[in-house]
Amino acid sequence: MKLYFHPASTTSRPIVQFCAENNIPLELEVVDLMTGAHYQPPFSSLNPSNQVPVLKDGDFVLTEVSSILKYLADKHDSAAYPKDLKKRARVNEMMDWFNTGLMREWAYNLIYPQVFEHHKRPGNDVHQGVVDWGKEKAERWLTILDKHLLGDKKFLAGDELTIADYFGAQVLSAGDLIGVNLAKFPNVDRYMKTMRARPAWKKTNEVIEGFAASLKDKPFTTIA
Ligand SMILES: N[C@@H](CCC(=O)N[C@@H](CS)C(=O)NCC(=O)O)C(=O)O
Repeated sequence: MKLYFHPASTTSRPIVQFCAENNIPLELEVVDLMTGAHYQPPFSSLNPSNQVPVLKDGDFVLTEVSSILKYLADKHDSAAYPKDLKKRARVNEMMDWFNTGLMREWAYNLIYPQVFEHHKRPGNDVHQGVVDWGKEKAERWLTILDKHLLGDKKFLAGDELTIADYFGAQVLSAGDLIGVNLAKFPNVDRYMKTMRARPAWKKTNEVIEGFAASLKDKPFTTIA
């Protein structure tokens, strides 16, 4: 199986970490998003959306981080994607919450427009309006996560680590790029300390952490 990915990509890291921690063999092929390789053949014919990650398992090509994690977990009979109907529904619920809730305003409004040139909005007022909107809404999502969805649970779906954690924790780690401090969300902060101590975290995140270090003196609009 081959994963087309980028090491700094928030949607690629959950798969890399999950496979590393579960001994799932994966051939990794970097698609250089910085030089536009995702718009060039052969990658562009694999994913017409021109995005990573893409999994290729024989002739079967699959996009979307959430779908890839579920496919790999099922294929390898992983306990991280429970078979029990209600437990599985809880994992799906958390993955959907991150993907369609927090991700939009946290990543696409607050973080990416400040960090990636091609996400910058035209005109300073429009750009800053998007970023401010992202900050306000992301803080609301983080409060909900902290007080209601995670609370004092060890992991997102209960006491056991699931694929929702590989996804959710890596989405949250994108905040490192703009120096987010999670101290005012104590449950999320504690949870991230648990996830950052996982065996494959350091290696999976070394590129994004280097990128974050290179940005650390920039005056970002952030959550602190
Ligand atoms: N809905 C997709 C989103 C994937 C995505 O946003 N990928 C980003 C990297 S994190 C990408 O490839 N961006 C290409 C670009 O910025 O031009 C998923 O969940 O997998």
